[in-house]
Amino acid sequence: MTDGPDVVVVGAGFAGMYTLRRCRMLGLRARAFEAGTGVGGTWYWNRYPGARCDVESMEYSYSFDENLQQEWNWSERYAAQPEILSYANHVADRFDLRRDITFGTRVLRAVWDATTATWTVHTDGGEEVVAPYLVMATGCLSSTNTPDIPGLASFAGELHHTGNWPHEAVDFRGKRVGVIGTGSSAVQAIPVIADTAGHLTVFQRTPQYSVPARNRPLEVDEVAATKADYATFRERNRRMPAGFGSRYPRNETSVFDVSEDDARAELQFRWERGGTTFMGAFGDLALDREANEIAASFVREKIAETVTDPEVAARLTPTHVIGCKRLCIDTEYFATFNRDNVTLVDVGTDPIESITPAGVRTGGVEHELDMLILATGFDAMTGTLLRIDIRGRDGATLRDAWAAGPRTYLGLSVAGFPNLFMVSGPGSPSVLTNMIVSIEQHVEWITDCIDHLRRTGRRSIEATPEAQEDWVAHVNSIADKTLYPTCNSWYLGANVPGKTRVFMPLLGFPPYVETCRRVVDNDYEGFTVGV
Ligand code: N01
Repeated sequence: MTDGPDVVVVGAGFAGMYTLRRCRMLGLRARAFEAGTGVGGTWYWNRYPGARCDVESMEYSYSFDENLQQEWNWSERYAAQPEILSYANHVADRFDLRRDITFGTRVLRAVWDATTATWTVHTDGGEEVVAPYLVMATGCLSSTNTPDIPGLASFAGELHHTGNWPHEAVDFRGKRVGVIGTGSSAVQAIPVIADTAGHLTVFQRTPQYSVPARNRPLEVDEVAATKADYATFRERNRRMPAGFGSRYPRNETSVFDVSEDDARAELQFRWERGGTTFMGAFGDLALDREANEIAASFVREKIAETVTDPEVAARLTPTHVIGCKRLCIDTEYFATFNRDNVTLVDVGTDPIESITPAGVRTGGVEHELDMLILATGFDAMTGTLLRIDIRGRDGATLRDAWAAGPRTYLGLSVAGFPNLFMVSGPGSPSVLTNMIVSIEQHVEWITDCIDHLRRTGRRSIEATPEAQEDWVAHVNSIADKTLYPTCNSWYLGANVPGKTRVFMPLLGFPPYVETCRRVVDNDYEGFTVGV
């Protein structure tokens, strides 16, 4: 027993905040460190114009407290970043969480001591905290990916990254703005920036599929209908493959079992309804290339219908499998390329040669800019964990343990790193689900586990190497049955040069939850529990 906390939590986003709350409920002393100056994680950092969640707001919120979910009122079908950040702040205030969070502080190092069965955590504020348990609530998309483009540091104008957006207002009026990237962040930001920028140049390496969000204000009576039995609604969502979307069930039929007209009608219906559940139109869209091609060509036709210049439309048209890079949802993304003040530059064919003080050079042409925005994504799922010097049993580093890609048991634990838990770690459903649903499930599992150890007088828990190997094989075997590994996505780490190509998240939320339950029922099967 130490004088310090029982649990150190890294991060005060939705995962860290719920960990604090849950620890308190179980009588565990917890202390969190957060690099930002406020709570909210992803929603604290990603303040770029147009930032919005792609899971509906009535679902993308905590379910753990009935009063909380009854008193909070979401205003739109998909909540915008400022509203989600207000919600995160409301939760922090309501449960008085701030008193256990040290803000503006990064954890640099964490070292396991087998003799005392404790972690010593070192921060950039020079503090050293000792605790038996370490919970990494560091988020899956929290380390930005800044490409190593020659001359980037020489750019003389304003330079921003969507994943680390300034807290002050950014003014695009009259400016020549460039955006590198066309993933979810860019797809949301581009239409908003184009509204006020003098000129917007989009540097696109790979065209993206995007489906309209069809965002709209929520009606008072639909909110009331959900709230009338919120618990049942949440439970229905937890039983969905991705932990959300029970209002829009997946159609399990093969696209080849219906007529061409019926297939089109179903895709059209989902296109008009909007949102990522477009991919649930047929059961085989994520499994079979020919089936996938039917949905992909449907979206390609929509691009051709929307974009007036056929040459620009062709450049905006993706050819890869739809859904293997995360599907974007948008408001007027493709139509934005019809504006006179927007130019699309293909840097897939002619890669960016350099950034100069005046702009971006590609294909021998210099595009002059006053502002450059990197919408170049994240070192996803492992980036933040590996930037911290984590040393487990016998001083082994997590960096070495994961040199050939992340290896975990259940996405919660790593062999050789006792009493270290990850919330939504690689090998868990995480980014392929409603993150808040996954976060709640993980935080409850982790804190119940700590509580169990404490009540049974055990000092440590650690995944066995065998259970971990089996789990890694299981995660890969499921991904390999799908089309997900067929293109260069961040799910595979393929967006970061040099990163090992491994499919990191696990597909299928309900069976995963069942496995986690079974592991506990079988007395923490796959773990070694130390006295
Ligand atoms: O990042 P991304 P993101 N030269 O990695 C390009 C979540 N999210 O921030 O495809 C030129 O998807 C890269 O090109 P390519 C969501 O899970 C959710 O947009 O690799 N281009 C790509 O176009 C999402 O999937 C929401 O060829 C370069 C772009 O940059 C995840 O976050 C909103 C380049 C990066 O796209 C990440 O999204 C926003 C280079 N050197 C984000 N390097 C919602 O909830 C990279 N690119 C709606």
